[in-house]
Amino acid sequence: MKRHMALGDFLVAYLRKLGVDHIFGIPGDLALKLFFALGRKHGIKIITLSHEPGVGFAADGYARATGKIGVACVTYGAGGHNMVNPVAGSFSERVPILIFSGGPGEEERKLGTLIHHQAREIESQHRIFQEVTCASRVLTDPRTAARELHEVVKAIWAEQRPGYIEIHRDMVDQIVEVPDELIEWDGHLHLHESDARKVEEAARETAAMFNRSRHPVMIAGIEIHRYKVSHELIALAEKMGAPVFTTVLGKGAFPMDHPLYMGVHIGPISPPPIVTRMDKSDFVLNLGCLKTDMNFGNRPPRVIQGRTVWAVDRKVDVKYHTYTEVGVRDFVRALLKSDLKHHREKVTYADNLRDVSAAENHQIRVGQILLAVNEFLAEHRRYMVVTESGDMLFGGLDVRVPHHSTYLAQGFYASMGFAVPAAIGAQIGCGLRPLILCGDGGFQMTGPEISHAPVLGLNPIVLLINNGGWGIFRPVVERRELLDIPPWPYAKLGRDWGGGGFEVQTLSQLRRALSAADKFDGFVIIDIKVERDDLSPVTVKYIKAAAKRSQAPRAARSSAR
Ligand SMILES: Cc1ncc(C[n+]2csc(CCOP(=O)(O)OP(=O)(O)O)c2C)c(N)n1
Ligand SMILES: [Mg+2]
Repeated sequence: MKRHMALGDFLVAYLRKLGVDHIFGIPGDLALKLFFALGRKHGIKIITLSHEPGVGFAADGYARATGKIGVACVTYGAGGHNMVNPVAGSFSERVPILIFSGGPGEEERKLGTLIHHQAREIESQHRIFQEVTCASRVLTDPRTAARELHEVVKAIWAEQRPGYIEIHRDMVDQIVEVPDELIEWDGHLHLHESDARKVEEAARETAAMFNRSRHPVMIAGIEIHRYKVSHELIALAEKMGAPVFTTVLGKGAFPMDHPLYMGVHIGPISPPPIVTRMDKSDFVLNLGCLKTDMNFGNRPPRVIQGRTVWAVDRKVDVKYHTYTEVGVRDFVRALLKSDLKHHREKVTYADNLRDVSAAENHQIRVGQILLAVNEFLAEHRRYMVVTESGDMLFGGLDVRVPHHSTYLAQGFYASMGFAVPAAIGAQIGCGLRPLILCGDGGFQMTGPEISHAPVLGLNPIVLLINNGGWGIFRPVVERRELLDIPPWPYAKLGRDWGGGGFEVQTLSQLRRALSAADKFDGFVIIDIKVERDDLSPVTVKYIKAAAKRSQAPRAARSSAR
């Protein structure tokens, strides 16, 4: 890095210092210079996909799987606006990604005409992205551009949320000033600092509550994963000896084969043993859990506030008061150093698959697919699981990924189209082979991005649950035909796109297909035909609870009559 550099050269030098090795993107004329500056030969590897939503989800999946910042580069307007949905998902689920967008140059902006790809004003795209990022800048001043980029990146890391940088096409060759701070920078980023006195006091109070309790439980949420405190959390749980749940979004934040892990807590629709255990608890330690409807099975959190400690968003709520400036990482570390009573509860893992039959030769049931996946994962290492919104978002909660492996899902924002491109980004980032659980509807959104897998040297296995439509809503709507989607020849598409493809209808066929896919080098699509009304056990509970909540309040209904 030198004191004066062309902006394009500076970006590459900066990103390399940061440890970025891949950028996901699609070019356009307003981003061509930027795109090729970033993607110069022997530089950072550029990964192109077919459609910007795929680009956004891939950068997100890369960030989730690696714990590093995912980077994307798109063109202005048509490209940038296509990225809003995935970036909104990263924002709400705390995924650190950096989006570069091109834009029109100063001279063309002076012409007074509208510029192609423009929506309302030139600034509109930036304003839109301000809503879904934690920091954003349009780099227009060569004296401050380098510093402004660094400010955005520091915020992305500290907040674990997306940031946005717009670089108009005439800026890429401009010579920018690089401040000493950046020339000397070692490439490390820092989280927000906690207030040490508050951390200590919050931990002391929490430890005392824990030590007085007889039936404590711990719930681990997404911040544990994002702030990389999983190892300390395991040590803390072992010191406490109490059962650990994860939230829906936090699934994977605690190892699923750990003896203290009891399963996913999703409010009243959790597996019955989890509901019972939760009802019995006299102390609930929530670490890094967002307070979302999804995490609570569609009910507002029924927190027994007088017996709860809740650490999230750099705050710790202890009963009825709040400590600010306490990050979850520092809090977990402080608890770990506290004197804690050791409980010796014997914890039994609970899911919703207990009653699923293993009958082999009938049409396969969704519950059986999940059983087969669990069997497969128990026997095969180096797989991660990625699930798609739809029935599999809930069905996936019953998947148990052992060996400290990775589980990725948009457990809260729940956008369809996430799974296939996110799995592509994740495999590029961490090397594990993805097992993707995806509905036919979800696959029709972004699934064709799988056709990039052969060129990228990737080999996900897509388990495509084919029920001929947007099945998750079938139990609660009147006009079910509005939920139908056209049948695609999924397995054939897999083969035509240079991978493998199987069609299966029974449990034994699925087991054979999984084992063949495991031995196959390339990507594989397994088209699993299920009955139209078949759904995973959790979905049935969730969708009915959700439908109840969408009814007008009783008072409004009766006054309308
Ligand atoms: C981008 C987006 N559009 C719409 C929805 C609403 N939605 C949630 S699940 C679903 C249907 C899912 O269908 P499919 O992928 O086939 O899964 P299934 O439930 O049938 O297994 C829809 C339309 C969404 N979550 N995301
Ligand atoms: Mg479907």
